[in-house]
Amino acid sequence: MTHPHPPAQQMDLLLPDTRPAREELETGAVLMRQFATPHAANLLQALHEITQQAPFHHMLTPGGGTMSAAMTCCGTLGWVSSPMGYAYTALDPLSQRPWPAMPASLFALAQSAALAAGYPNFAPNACLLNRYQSHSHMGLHQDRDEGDITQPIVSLSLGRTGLFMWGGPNRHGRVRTFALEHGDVLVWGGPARLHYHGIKGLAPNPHALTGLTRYNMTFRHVVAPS
Ligand code: MD6
Ligand code: FE
Repeated sequence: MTHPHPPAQQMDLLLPDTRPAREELETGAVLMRQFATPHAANLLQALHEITQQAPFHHMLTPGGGTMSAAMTCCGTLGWVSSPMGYAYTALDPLSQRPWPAMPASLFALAQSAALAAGYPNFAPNACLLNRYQSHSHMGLHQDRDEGDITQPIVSLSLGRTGLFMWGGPNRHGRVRTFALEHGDVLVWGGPARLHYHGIKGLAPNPHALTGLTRYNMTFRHVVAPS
């Protein structure tokens, strides 16, 4: 059987990007495609500087495994997974030093994305950085360790395309999958704030700036643990 379409990599070259610039996945969740693309080089430079101080590593999970995506953080608080559970901490457990500061450029971009998605006054104090390579994935989960679910999360993707799973309020509900491409920003809060989501895997083709690697940064407002 002949295949009616050219391979994906060729399609990128032949077809214009026909994805809508803004898509409301459901109430409270807005995908703003290419929102960060003009800033990509600066964002990758900021990411590089952060990870010089706090290198990506595979955190351990409470279940006795290791995270398939490598992680690190910046900001006042960082999210950590360990055999003891999940927590936000002021110190990087690897170095016992504070997490690298959140660069002002990242703060401003996250704030402007939140505003554009309908969330004024977003003031992130924590950013989780994920790095995916060819076999990385992230299982369906909720983000519920922030201590304040009135604030949205702003998620920014760079490099190779991720296949994002978007579910609902229950683990076993319907799941939609769509591409998160380089420069895409996903903002969600409100009634969608605790929805299940994950990364099924990565699209096959490399990205010009990052090769076979995908990066994701999620900006949060976390209430300090007491
Ligand atoms: C990722 N993102 O895109 C994983 N969480 O690599 C998340 O887990 C996520 O995109 C909360 C809010 C937005 C997200
Ligand atoms: Fe998440």
